Amino acid sequence: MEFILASSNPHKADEFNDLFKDAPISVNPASKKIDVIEDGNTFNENAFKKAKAYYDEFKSPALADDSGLVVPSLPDILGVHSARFSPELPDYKDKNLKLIELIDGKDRAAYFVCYLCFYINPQEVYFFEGRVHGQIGNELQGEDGFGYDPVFLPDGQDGKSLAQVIEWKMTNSHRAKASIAASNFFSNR
Ligand code: ITT
Repeated sequence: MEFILASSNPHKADEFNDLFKDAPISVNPASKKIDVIEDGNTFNENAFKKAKAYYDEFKSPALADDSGLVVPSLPDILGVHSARFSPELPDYKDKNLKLIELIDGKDRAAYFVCYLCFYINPQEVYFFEGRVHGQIGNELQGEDGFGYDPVFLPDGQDGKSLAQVIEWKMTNSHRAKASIAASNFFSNR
């Protein structure tokens, strides 16, 4: 099955190319970016909005990803609003430093979550979810990955950040888990 990727984040596109390389799903970039207002209260809602907007524009099946970093001890920031955290700091290095400052003295537990919405047509829409648990680090670590990867230390990885275990990320991340669930579903459909 072919899907248009309803995302303007090139890092997600790179990860999907890898994640779906042996799957019965092929994900292609859209020929133009569609602006979608992500004002939903949940990851699911925003993923649905993005996928539907691209389906409506291109009249072909679309895949959207809504993801983010959830930090339960900072309930009013990040989470479903992760892409809009500290808009005055456009550079993710500065956003990550700000997060380290805000979490000082609080519980550092956190998780990444990814919701995928496969919008085949208005009668056929599928969602898949994936999570990866860990902690917020004390400093930025690693150069690979994107977004909040340098500040997130996944459980079981000896204190390394996601930006330092990029091979592991490709099979164990929130996006990897949701993508594996989707691949299994579409393989057996
Ligand atoms: P699209 O909506 O166009 O797909 P986006 O980057 O705005 O792109 P989201 O609305 O889903 O995507 O926001 C996701 C936020 O969470 C954004 O700030 C990302 O940098 C961050 N994020 C998501 N997955 C991540 C990952 O695997 N590693 C690090 N940060 C991630």
